[in-house]
Amino acid sequence: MEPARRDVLAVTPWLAPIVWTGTFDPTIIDGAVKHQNITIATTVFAVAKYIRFLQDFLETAEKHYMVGLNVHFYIFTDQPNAVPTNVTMAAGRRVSVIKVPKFSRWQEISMRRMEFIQKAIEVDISHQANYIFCVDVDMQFHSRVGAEILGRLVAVLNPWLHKENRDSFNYERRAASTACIPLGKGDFYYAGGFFGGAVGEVHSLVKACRANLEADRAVGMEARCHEESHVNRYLLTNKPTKVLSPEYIWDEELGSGGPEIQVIRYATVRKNMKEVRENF
Ligand code: UD2
Repeated sequence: MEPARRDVLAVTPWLAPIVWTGTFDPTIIDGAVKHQNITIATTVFAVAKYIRFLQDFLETAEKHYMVGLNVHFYIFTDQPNAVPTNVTMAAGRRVSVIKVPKFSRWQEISMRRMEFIQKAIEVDISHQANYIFCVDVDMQFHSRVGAEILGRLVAVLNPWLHKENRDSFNYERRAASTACIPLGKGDFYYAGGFFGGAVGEVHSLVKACRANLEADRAVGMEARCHEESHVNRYLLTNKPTKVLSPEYIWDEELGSGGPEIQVIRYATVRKNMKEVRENF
């Protein structure tokens, strides 16, 4: 049998698949998963002005994200009353709202997600779901994101850096940070805005990242790309069992992305940082 894609890396050096269009058959995957009756928790934070992104996130998720499967969205927000109630959810899909504080720095809002996801897994999600995916809210689904992403520990290639050499990655390089990955080390640069897997695996990831964020804070360090740096450090030791191509976290500022990007599935919404961020 011919490999489906010759133009891209479709398997990691530790033999995890890298999911690109053409490397999987959606019909076969859907057929294999349908009878399992699994539930996929999906966490999304919409704090402060980022609440404005939630409506489109949910509407596009209903069109393209895990269609036909049980999905439990956990929306973390400081404004529970502003969570849209007019998005029609298909059977088997629902929303829970969890109130979180609004921190004064956007970096803090982003980093503290680790702590809140850890707690939510312990209190609720571990009893409710088989898989969990943790995603950014300032994003929209444009095409299928389905059962092909399921795996024990799943990470996504950052679209800005997927063709770069490891020494050009945005890793934290300072040895004093628990997120440090020195030059010459590293596999890929993964996005902070989309990771997931089996609930127990993701619990280990967020718990470790939270502990390392707190250890850094205690010595006055903040990693270069916040919790994303810690996720990358964790995944260097704990290799993902499945890697998603940048189709799954595209940034339209990169244009159509060249011939290897055949489908854009989930992409960042252009945002005016000055307007939406608490501190800029
Ligand atoms: C990247 C990552 C992001 C995070 C960040 C750390 C992607 C697509 N994004 O995005 O996950 O690792 O780098 O530097 O890989 N949020 C709020 N309210 C705020 C600020 C943030 O709810 O006021 C939440 C929201 O869910 C948002 C997420 O935190 O999507 C990350 O913030 P961002 O999208 O502004 O971070 P960005 O674009 O630098």
